[in-house]
Amino acid sequence: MDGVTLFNICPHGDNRGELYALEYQKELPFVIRRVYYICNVPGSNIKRGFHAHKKLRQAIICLGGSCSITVDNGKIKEIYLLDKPNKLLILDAGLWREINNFSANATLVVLASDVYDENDYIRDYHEFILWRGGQK
Ligand code: T46
Repeated sequence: MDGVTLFNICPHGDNRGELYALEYQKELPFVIRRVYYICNVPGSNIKRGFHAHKKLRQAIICLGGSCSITVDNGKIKEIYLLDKPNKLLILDAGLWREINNFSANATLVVLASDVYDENDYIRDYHEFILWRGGQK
């Protein structure tokens, strides 16, 4: 889907383990202005997200455990499984996302292109569809 990239980061691995680096203009197409993480999700029935961002770009990694992210551009939906710490999902702005199927001990780290701004969120799906239509 346009605006979504999922790729495997190459580890700098040796007999001490694996080291992953995320660097601007290599793995990351934007400068990081905020980092947040989601952990201790109390059950696999929990669903998060259910919003889109007007401008924010994000890079998402599941450092431990796993979860699924459904991305919706208003026309099609695709499901991305994050189940390894080397899988990097980059989401451009303008995409509805839902996060579910959290495993026990899932730890989701999100690198964001900007600071937190509730005005950047669209939290109503109907509003999202109207907003997408107005973008063309
Ligand atoms: C996203 C997915 C993957 C803050 O105060 N600062 C922050 O940086 C964030 C991200 C959230 N908050 C507050 C806002 C809410 O009162 O934390 C509370 C929970 O946020 P929210 O319901 O938006 O959480 P999720 O897991 O549904 O969504 C979050 C991000 O908000 C969102 O950008 O893409 O994770």
